[in-house]
Amino acid sequence: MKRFFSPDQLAHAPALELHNGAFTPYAEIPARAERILHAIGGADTPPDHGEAPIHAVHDTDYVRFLKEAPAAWAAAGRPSDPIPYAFPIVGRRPLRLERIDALMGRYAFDATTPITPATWNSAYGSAQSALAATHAVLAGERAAFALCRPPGHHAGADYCGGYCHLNVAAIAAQAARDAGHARVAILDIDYHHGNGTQDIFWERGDVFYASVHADPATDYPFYWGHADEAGEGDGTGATLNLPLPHGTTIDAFRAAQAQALDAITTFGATLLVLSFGADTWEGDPISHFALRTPDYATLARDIAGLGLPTIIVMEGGYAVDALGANVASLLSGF
Ligand code: Q9C
Ligand code: ZN
Repeated sequence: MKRFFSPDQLAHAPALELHNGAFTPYAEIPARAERILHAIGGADTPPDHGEAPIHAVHDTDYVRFLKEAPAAWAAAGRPSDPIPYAFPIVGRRPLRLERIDALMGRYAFDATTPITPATWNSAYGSAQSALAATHAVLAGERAAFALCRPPGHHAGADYCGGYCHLNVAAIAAQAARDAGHARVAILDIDYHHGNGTQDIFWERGDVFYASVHADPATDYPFYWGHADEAGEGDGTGATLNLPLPHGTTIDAFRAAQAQALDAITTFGATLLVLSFGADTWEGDPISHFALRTPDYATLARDIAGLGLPTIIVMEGGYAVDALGANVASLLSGF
């Protein structure tokens, strides 16, 4: 299987995150990508498809913010990585926001996602890896793997969060749409609900979003991913949320995934984007499911059974010592 990763993706390395009320070492570290690369025998550097496919998903002012925020933060004299602390929950009126502190909260939904001077280049590389995998599949590959890091599924059209800045799954899905696939599906099997992906396609009937994830009643991102969220407008019925409880093992996860696969078949997708997180693994430090390494091959075989050309993008997974084996297991199932 073709695999893509840009060395630029290693530079993004925030020191700390706000976790359960305290600053702790950032969990989404460059070593995650290094371990995966080692386990899968390396990857090709993606060609540059430019910014247009990123702008097809993300707002122009948000992209400008990602590029400019670190310098503005430094200019304000802040020694730390840029982290927001004030959020416009009363509404996003078109105010002219000037203070970097105001902008940080406007373009983020949480305080766990620093934007360092290296972040834009890494997020850009992550998007290019997703686009390279997309083009490989569009050219006839059965499946291709994008080692995306930073990940993407918590990022919306105009916000970051959950370690995510550019929504790589959405960028891949949109690129496939623009290349002529009329109906595209995204299956998200990261431990966390992919709120950004859901938001981006919420009112669209051409991209189906199905997610199997930890119940947001107990888990981040809390405000999205409940079972009654099914899309609106043209997108009514094109979102499927399957929340599961703490302790979930392969049998229940596989059954939920089968429900998602059935819905994708009924939808009539001709191409699949798989948002894959290995944070469902039993030893993940921030998650509470209990999948084992061989289970990922089982899930992948079920997904491959759809018979759809498939772009696999990496999302979460924080048990660094097990990450390589878990990704290798998933890829082996294809
Ligand atoms: N105390 C992904 O897996 N922190 N992002 C939650 C809970 C954010 C995970 C804190 C977790 C984001 C791509
Ligand atoms: Zn996750």
